[in-house]
Amino acid sequence: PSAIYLKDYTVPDFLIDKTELTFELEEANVLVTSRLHMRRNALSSDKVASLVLDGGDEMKLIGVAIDNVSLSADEYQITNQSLEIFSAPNEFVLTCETLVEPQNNTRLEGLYRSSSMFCTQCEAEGFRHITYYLDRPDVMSVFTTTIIGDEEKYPVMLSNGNEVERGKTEDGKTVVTWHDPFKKPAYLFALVAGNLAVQDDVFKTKSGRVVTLRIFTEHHNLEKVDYAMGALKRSMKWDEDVYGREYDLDIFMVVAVDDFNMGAMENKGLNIFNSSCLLASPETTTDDAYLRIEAIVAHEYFHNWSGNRVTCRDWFQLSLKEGFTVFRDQTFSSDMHSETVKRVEDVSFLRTAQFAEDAGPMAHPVRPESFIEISNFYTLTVYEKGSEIVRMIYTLLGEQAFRKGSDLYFDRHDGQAVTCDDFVAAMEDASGVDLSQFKRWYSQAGTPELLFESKYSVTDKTLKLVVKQTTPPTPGQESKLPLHIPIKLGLISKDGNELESTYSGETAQEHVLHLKSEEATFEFSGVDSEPVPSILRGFSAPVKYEYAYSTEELLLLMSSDSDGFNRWNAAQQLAVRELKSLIHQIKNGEPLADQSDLVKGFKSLLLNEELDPAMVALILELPSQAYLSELEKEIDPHAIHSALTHLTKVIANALKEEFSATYMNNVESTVYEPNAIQIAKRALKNIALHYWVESDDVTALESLNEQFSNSDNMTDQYAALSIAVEAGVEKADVMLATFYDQWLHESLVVNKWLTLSASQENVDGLKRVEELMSHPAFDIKNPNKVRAVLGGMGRSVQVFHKEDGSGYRYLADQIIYLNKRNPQLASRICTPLTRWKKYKSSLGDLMKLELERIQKEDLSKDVYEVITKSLN
Ligand code: HT7
Ligand code: ZN
Repeated sequence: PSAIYLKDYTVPDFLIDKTELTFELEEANVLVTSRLHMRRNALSSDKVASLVLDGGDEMKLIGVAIDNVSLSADEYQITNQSLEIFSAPNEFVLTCETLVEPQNNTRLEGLYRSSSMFCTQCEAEGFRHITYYLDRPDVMSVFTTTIIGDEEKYPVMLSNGNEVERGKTEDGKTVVTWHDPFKKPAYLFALVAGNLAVQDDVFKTKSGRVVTLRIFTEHHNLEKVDYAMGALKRSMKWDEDVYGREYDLDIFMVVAVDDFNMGAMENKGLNIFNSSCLLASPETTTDDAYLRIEAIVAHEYFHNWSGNRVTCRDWFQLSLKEGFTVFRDQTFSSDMHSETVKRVEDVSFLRTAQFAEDAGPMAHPVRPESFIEISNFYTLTVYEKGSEIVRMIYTLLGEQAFRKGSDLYFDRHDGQAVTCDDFVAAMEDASGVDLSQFKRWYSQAGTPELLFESKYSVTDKTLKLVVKQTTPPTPGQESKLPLHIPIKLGLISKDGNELESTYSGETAQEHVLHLKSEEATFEFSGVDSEPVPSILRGFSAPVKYEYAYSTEELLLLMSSDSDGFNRWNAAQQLAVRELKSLIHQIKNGEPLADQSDLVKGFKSLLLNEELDPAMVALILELPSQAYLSELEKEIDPHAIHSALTHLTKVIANALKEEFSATYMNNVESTVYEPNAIQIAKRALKNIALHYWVESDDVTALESLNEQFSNSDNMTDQYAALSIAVEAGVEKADVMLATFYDQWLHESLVVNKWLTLSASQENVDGLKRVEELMSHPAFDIKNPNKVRAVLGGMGRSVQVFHKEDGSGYRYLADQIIYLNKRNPQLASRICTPLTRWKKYKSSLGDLMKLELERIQKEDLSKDVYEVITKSLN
């Protein structure tokens, strides 16, 4: 397989003004007829005669014609990925008939079957597996889609846009025609057909149009769509209020499918969702999942403007739509719930997972320069770091200028396929802010590292802050240029008050510094007393930073910083310090410290009933195994795990009374609702229960059992079960079995059971994982189930990182098996092995051996790219 490069981009030679598709649905196959109204692109410099269409080799070409005249075999040629027509006129209608077999499509790209329904996934390059086409995002066309099928099997037949015609064929089949008036690339095409239940609602837009909203599911899941419907209406309203964006079609449809490679897909007017990201009920769905559903419903809806009305010119520009849309969904969730909690969660995820990606073999810029398989570039870098770039633009421009910029972007480029440069240009033109150096964030991979030092002068009442930036080398980018980094900063007095200071002529309690060079000194005057700097408030840039805070200073920030994010971050820094020193003690066989500075801070949090329980819950959570791994130079997963277990127990035993009281005080008797207040109380209650169970107070187990057996909601029941599994309580196995028996008919809950069961810490745990993979509840065709078991196994240090390499071998076996069936899934589950260079050599070498074993197979492009890059 070979790479394609951004620098080689050229405009398409042909355009497709109209696309007319007919699907004749049969059980064994589907006949697809396309009529493409094509013309040569005046902007193309290439005046070659031939027309090359994209198309996969699993399609059977039945016939091809130009202007209704069939082509003979010597007028075209099929390769395994294209159809070349040797001579094409300037303007013509191309007709193609292809036969596809959705029931044999295990890749879940193109047209496939999930349960008994037909559905599609066309992003990024799935449409070419349905019919021959110019399958690239800068070819935008108006689609009309006719679906013909048996009314009994497929009473619901959907495509993009509005239903414009319905009738019967001579042999009694139903014929439905959909027309989408907005031109779009093929990746936004969708078709769904099946026996589905529907819930209807309406939304009145700001201009007074009434839009029909429809959510389709399998019949037994219909009672689980209310929450998603509410989230959809909130999203529609928010996009009008905050971005001035109104929905454009008369109908907006959402369909839940069980077998799906990702979370959801923003097809124009017909979003398709992984059912795990749509269906919810208090008994079966945790608070986290509710929030996730709301965020994903919003994300896909927001794409209607950021992605669909204005789309990407080419796939290197993916972050144009994804980074911007993630920023929009993050802001939406923050507005719906708590700004600080949302920011902490997003940053925590970014620092754990995206920073690790940026430090690994697949590191790439937010706008990549090359790829072998585009599906591999739906990454945390493109999505999450891409969102951070948009957030920094927001910080640099301010709310009003940012809104002017987004209005200009949407107006200027409506109906176009554009680039990240176009986005930045609209922001610059609307605001007058120069973002030329800032644009390096799009082209430079790696996480910048900042080093801060400060010097206070009592006599001048000034503070000098020296900042240095570096970005470590990443594959293919040895040396880096300085970035334009916005640093939001405040100063706190030693008695915990916000200090005013004058910087660059402005007196305020908070400033945004613009770091542009490798080293800079920022001077603040009028600083009344020696301050503790509160650096990078709200995590104003996706960077790592160091400042030599004392423990007292961190405790002060933790209790007094007006910036909620930095209060949390101070606690994290304290915890990281203690955990690093425990890891060091473990590695050196030294006795482990049995005191923790965190105890004092945590105690005052637990005793202060004024505080927001959501914040307290967040601060009480220790840094994760994954985050600590990211911070370590050389990862010893067993040492990290032991350090975490030890510190948890130290804190648990020191504060067992406080944890037990906090637990009791937060037990709710009101009816479950996934609202911010209740979610916060449950989070605090459950983290308190976790520590309490980890303490030597055996009475905690009674509360654990009681909560597990009598909760009326999944959040509490699942929390109790997870605590039992994580703390390794004696009854954990019995509880897991009870949980399965209770929920065996709820597939999404069974997935949670699969994850927890696979994540148990046990040296013989691999046997358990193998049993799970052959359990009747498991289904290798379903990506959610594969991710549940293998993701669970990855969390178990003793199973996945077993010193004999059996965990790695097992994962490699699954990758090899899935490589042929579902390459996208196979490539994604490679990630833990790709980080082999960062592990201590006794483990890293074993991981490498498995990568080399995989490399010997006949690999899909997806797996090939990840494995070769990891071994380089
Ligand atoms: N834009 C969607 C991406 C997506 C996707 C990509 C590759 C393979 C399968 C996929 N399913 C969905 C999702 C989103 O970001 O909104
Ligand atoms: Zn998206």
